[in-house]
Amino acid sequence: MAAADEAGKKGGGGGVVLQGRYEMGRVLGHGNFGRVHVARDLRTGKSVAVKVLAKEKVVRAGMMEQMKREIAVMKRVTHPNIVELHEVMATRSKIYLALELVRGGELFARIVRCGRVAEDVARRYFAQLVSAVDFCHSRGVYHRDLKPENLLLDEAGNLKVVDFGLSALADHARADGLLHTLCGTPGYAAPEVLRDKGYDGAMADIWSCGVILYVLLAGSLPFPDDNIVTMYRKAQRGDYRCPPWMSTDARRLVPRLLDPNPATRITVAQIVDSPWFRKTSISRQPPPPPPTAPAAEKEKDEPETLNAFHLISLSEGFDLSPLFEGDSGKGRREGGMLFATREPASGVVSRLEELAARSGAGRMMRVTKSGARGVRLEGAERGGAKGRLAVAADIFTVAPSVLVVDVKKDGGDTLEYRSFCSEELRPALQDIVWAAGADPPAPATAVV
Ligand code: PIT
Repeated sequence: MAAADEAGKKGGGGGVVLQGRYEMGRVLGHGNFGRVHVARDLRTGKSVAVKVLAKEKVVRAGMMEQMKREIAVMKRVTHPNIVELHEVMATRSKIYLALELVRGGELFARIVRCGRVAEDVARRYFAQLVSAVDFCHSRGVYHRDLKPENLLLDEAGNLKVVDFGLSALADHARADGLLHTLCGTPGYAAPEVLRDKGYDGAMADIWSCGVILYVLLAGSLPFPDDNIVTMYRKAQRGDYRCPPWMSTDARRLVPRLLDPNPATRITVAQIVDSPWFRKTSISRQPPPPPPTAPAAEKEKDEPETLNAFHLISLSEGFDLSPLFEGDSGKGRREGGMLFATREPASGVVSRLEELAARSGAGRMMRVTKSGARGVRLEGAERGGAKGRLAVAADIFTVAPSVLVVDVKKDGGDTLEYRSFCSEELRPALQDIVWAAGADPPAPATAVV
């Protein structure tokens, strides 16, 4: 087997064992520079996917930097709708990425097999896609190659984004604040990306989400053409037709996503608020597993999926803490907050950034970190005997469209922290807290 390389030995199960840890199984698929295998982690007994890349091919194509960037990005984004990177291994000639195993194949294959999908099913996939994309954006990551080939389905019909090979980090923007690298796949790339005058990575991803939504609902591309230039012109003019079976609400949303002007294109917060997105499905069942999923290989010891709505309805407003245990409770006992919100992650981050910017006299704050685990606000002044006041907010996704925000003291005086929470933080976040008995969970029920 090719994956054996100099790293492999035969394991008890007869398959090649990678670095004494992963017993390699059948090939799941082929991608750029290598293939993806099913493998078993001998330490946990769990199945994973292992992507095998030939170093020489990667180096020859000048893609080593891109490869390193993909690894850095995948480590930065942990989300239920993004394929998780467990581990990276390397030998003299190969690079191995141990990834979360997703068995249902590409969304692309489902569309090819079945044509368009029902609107309720499209809504669920789209909500999961938007949740993953918004999460990436809140971490300063732009995918830049969103298309159905890069969206996998698990056995429960949940969508998982893969292939961050073309992704960019916000810190790669030039002095004009825009990205300049020409990338993506012609049918899915935003017109401003192809125009090559710099573009906003978030808005470019939203355009691609629009093409994906159109493909799901129509069963064809909005701007089909064999000629890239003609395709670009059509995209640039917004020259497409919605098929007659598309609902009125979908016909209103699609043109807002496929707006050729990135400055007026819909934002994630507006998508989540749109009537099509908010519509509750009559059927709350996930779509049946794709027929390619081999039922016999099903993992038995996986935990049951947490139903976010049950969880949150057990608690009140700002205090979900009885539902969470462990060390992280300590900072909260000092007066912090743990709350659920339907606001997108980028919205929570910008609320905290706004708060830092306008924080009251004598308590000037600045954002010192906005990374993988959330946001850190730090007092601009030196503070008392215990140093500068610092507040950390970790953002977790418990279900698509439902986040839990955990705010804790990360430095400074407890009394000062308490008064900051009650006088500034709570009032600033009050309206995004999702309390029990508030708003029925209309849009999200369809996607959990
Ligand atoms: C599968 C199943 C699975 C993971 C993958 C494919 C991963 C694919 C992949 C990952 C990458 C990339 C391109 C493709 O750049 O569990 O069929 O990092």
